[in-house]
Amino acid sequence: MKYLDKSKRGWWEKAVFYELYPKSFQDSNGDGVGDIRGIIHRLDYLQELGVDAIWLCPVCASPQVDNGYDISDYCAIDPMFGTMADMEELIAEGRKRGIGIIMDLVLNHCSDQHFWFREALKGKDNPYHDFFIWRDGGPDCPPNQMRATFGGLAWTWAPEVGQWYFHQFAEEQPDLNWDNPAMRQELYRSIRFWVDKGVAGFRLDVIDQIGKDADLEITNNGPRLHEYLRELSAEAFREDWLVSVGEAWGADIERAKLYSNPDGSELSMVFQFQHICLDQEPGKDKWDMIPLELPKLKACLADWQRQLHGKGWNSLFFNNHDLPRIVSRWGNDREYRVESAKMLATMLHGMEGTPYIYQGEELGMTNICLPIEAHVDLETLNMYGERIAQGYDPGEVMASIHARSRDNARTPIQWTAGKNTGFTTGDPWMPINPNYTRINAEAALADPDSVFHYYRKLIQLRKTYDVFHKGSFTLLCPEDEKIFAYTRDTEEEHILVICNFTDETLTFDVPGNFWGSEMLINNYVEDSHKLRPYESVILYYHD
Ligand code: TEU
Repeated sequence: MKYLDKSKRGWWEKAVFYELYPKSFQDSNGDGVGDIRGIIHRLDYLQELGVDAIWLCPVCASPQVDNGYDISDYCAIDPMFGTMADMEELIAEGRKRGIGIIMDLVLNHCSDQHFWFREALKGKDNPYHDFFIWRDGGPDCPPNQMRATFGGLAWTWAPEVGQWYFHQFAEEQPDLNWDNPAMRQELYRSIRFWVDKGVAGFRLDVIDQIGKDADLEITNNGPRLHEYLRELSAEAFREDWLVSVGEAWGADIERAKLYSNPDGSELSMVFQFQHICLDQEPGKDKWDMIPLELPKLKACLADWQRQLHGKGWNSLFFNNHDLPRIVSRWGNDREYRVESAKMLATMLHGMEGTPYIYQGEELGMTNICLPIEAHVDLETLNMYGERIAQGYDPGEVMASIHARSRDNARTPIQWTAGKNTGFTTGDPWMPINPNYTRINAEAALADPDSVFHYYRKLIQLRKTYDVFHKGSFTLLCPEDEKIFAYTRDTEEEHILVICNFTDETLTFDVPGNFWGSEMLINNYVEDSHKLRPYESVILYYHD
């Protein structure tokens, strides 16, 4: 196993990241909720997979209205997850295995239980009042009609001060006022606290929204966004080896070049969503689904590959804790679960950027089908309530929930075929997917042809051949509706990636320069001249 030297700037370009949702990863104390000691216990598993860093979803103190994305103390560990000593041990044990810890920083908003907000409610003269965004008016007259992402108005009346406060998410997640320099300094202090603890870097939640303008109803890409990012970078990310990943739903390619400018003035990389929104109705939201057209996906990804090459750095992902499972979305989670999970991974890991594996993806975990009463995610529950009240057909609403709810990604990791899939000895906080008897880590580790071992191999390939890191990108057959194929080239090395996105057997004409080349990876065991259902292959030669 090769370890990347994390004391050098740019290590993340050769790395593979693993996103870990702590509530659902591994419970160690039987309370039904995953915790930090559980993660420590599973570090060997992650080391075997070969990942270089863990993006750890929020573990700071939080009332958990939005599963930790509502932080009430940036420098404390939530007791649900353990203690600061556990966290220090996780960082140290990770380091021993070549795995850096990346903290999830929620800087756009905090919890309404944070000391700052409780102080802010004490009066307009309180020094913390201006840490938030307030507007005067009467209790029946909100400043404007802006909607919050999780439903309802983006303004909530606070009778304590007789004012409205602004929140882009739940009302328990008041937005921080980035125009206040003292507030920004407080945030930088908390970031330095974690740098001193030895973390490898940070993922920045909805960072494109910090420059918002609540009066002009501008949420992302606000006028002072990049100015704030440069200040944040200079003040908080002083060491050039610290990785910083900006979650930016609103980033296009030009913005991404600013975010991830190679001069290091802002962040290390952007985490943007253009490709993953292609199967929703334009102008509507994720619940309004349309079928994916493969040529559109290819055009989108190819644009990002070509235009960011040498000018910025992108994240490569299909999954995260907010997205449904990709094998259920763009693969086939029935007859071809294993093949399609491997094919999708091949397509992604062949590209330029830093790949992210979201927990369970390496096992080919699937979506779950739950009745509405069993859902826990506030976004899902609020949308259900709103759409039913608006007269939508309940069957259709449930169909979008089964396809798109964030809960799909948040079921406990399936470790074994045994009781509670080895996740907990208590009652799991979220239902376990009943397919755990077939799909679990124990079975995957024992099977050399499992999705797990395929990911392992892909990770190793990226570390072995430079072309994965630096090669220029060329899309082949852009109009083909079934096959996604591309080449990557450096002066010496060349790869050809071919992926069949259908359950049909197809043919593909391999370009002459790849005749007789080496097969680096293939998701079928036997040779064939045809491209079988969901088959993927990477061919390689060097000059
Ligand atoms: O998500 C950003 C965000 O905009 C999401 O609300 C997104 O629109 C939605 O999840 C799509 O289904 C980040 C975090 O990743 C998410 O978990 C948090 O709930 C959110 O910010 C608020 O902090």
